[in-house]
Amino acid sequence: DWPSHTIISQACEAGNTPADHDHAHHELGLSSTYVQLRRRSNYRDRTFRGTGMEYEHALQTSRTVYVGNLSFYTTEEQIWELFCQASHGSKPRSVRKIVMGLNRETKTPCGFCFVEFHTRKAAEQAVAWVSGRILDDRAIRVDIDWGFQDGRQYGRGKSGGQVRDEYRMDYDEGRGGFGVLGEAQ
Ligand code: GTA
Repeated sequence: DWPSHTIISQACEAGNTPADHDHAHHELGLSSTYVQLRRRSNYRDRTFRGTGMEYEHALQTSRTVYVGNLSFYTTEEQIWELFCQASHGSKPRSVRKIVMGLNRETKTPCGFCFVEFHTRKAAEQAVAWVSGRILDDRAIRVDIDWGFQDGRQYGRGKSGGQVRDEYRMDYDEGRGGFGVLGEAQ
């Protein structure tokens, strides 16, 4: 179903030394930067309409990243500041657009966003440099994304928030307390 994902996994698991990896990337025609980016994430958007190859192509060329594990209280302004700082204040500013993730029902922030950059390079640098940084006491996660489309800004969970918040059993103050299922118990 996802042949190219298997190829990426093969490239990632091809060996233990950097030379093994370089060789595998070369053999498979993949840039090592791209393989490095994909090693960080197993995420696949199940709503993508297209083949596995088309999905991989979109991921390889997109200038958009997904930012996850945000607090519900983090503002768009804070996210602009963080990404502009990370790009060393380069001019023209590398961030083109930010789309905040919203609860589908309440239309309030629900802990993720999409950031679109002017260049592919800036998007790749954001994944490398911003992932794991602390924002509002949380380690944020930055993942290369296949590209924003209208509707993707909404949580897909039953409650309108993110799916991951439906399954969460812990108490997370920055993300609305207990998860939906945790609350039901
Ligand atoms: N690029 O990592 C990501 C990412 N995530 C987590 C969400 N989005 C992402 N984009 C990138 N990288 O536009 C995007 C989505 C969408 C928006 C909101 O954010 O493409 P969502 O988080 O509400 O829903 O999306 P999503 O992404 O469709 O859910 P997910 O995490 O893949 O879950 C899919 C299925 O896995 C669910 O149907 C559920 O059955 C199962 N599942 C998920 N989490 C758990 C869990 N903890 N336990 C058991 N099952 C689970």
